[in-house]
Amino acid sequence: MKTTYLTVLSLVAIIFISATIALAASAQSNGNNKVRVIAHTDKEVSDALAKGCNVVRETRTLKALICSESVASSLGLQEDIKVFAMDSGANTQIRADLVQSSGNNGDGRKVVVIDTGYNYDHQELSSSYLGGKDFVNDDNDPFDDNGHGSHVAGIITADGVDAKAKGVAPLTGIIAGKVLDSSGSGYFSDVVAAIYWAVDGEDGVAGDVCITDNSTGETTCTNDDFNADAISMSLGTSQPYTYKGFCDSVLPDLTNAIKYSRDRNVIVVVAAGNSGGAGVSIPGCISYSTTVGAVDSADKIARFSGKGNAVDISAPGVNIFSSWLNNEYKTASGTSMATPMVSGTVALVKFAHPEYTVDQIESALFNTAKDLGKSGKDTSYGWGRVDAYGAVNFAS
Ligand SMILES: [Ca+2]
Ligand SMILES: [Ca+2]
Ligand SMILES: [Ca+2]
Repeated sequence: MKTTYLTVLSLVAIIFISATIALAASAQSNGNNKVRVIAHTDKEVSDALAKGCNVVRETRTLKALICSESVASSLGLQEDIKVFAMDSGANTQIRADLVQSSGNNGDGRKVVVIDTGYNYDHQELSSSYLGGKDFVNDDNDPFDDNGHGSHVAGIITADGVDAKAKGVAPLTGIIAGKVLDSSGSGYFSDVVAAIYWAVDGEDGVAGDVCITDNSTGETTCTNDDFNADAISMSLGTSQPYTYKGFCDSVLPDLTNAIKYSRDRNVIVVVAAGNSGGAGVSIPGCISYSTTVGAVDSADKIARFSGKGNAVDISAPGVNIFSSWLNNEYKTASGTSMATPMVSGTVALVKFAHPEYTVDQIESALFNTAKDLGKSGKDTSYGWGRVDAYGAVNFAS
């Protein structure tokens, strides 16, 4: 048997501060509050200085001054607008913000994230932890020692302590299966085991397990299935294990595990990989996966996004801000980041339609995706860029 490593798909992790304009919160107006304003001419500056303002920033075309509100107002000086570091505005891009403001934050839904683990001590993630398993170290503590899994989980469910990091479905719970080690790599056999565990729970059986006591004749049943809405997998093989077509026959155990999950109504959302035109990585290229490519904030396919017939849909995956190790945050790019955007959207769809089957979820996602690139489904965008608001409100 060939050795096939699966690795995290966040190959491009960049610190990126995108300055974007937002309105400064205005203080209560009593005329004595200090405000920061902009002056462009020497006269504006001298008038302001004469009235007690101070210059705090001098640059080529302007000066910024701190003045009392009444002085700023009397001089007609323009407010110095605040800028904030933020991510690509992905929640706005996929219209998850509209779903959230309608009262749907994925409350009570569950997603299993199979990755490097989960930082349940992070301020963005602690409220959403529902337990997990570590397949690397064979214990019940899937604490993240890499950061990637916590970044992915945050894209689904970060509470928005830092508003820029708020997840797609901030009230959705996460069950974590750790299959990738501190360096971000792992074995496909652990992924197979984690998928069955994600569906069956710890007892390894789907549905009720009943035991009859021989002496009393009494039967007791237990059921530890997670009944999750989705399995989210931001992992995959690297070249040469990338495919322009489907790859169901390459690792049949993995194909069967994903089919098993899908047959039990747990959608398996998988990254398309970061090999661009070389194809889609395993397990994204498996036909039973719901496979996600990455677009940037302008809905353009990312150059690294794996292309092939297996791509079903795409989502923002460039410069995404989310939780990391300790209480840190990080901006990262990859189909790893696009995948949880779709998994979080599944949680929102299931909050609105708990009865939906995997086929109905896909129908809602695919029919409402914003068609991009070549008309109709294509090998870059799949059906298009996910639209959470459209999917939640899609009438099947
Ligand atoms: Ca949360
Ligand atoms: Ca079970
Ligand atoms: Ca298209």
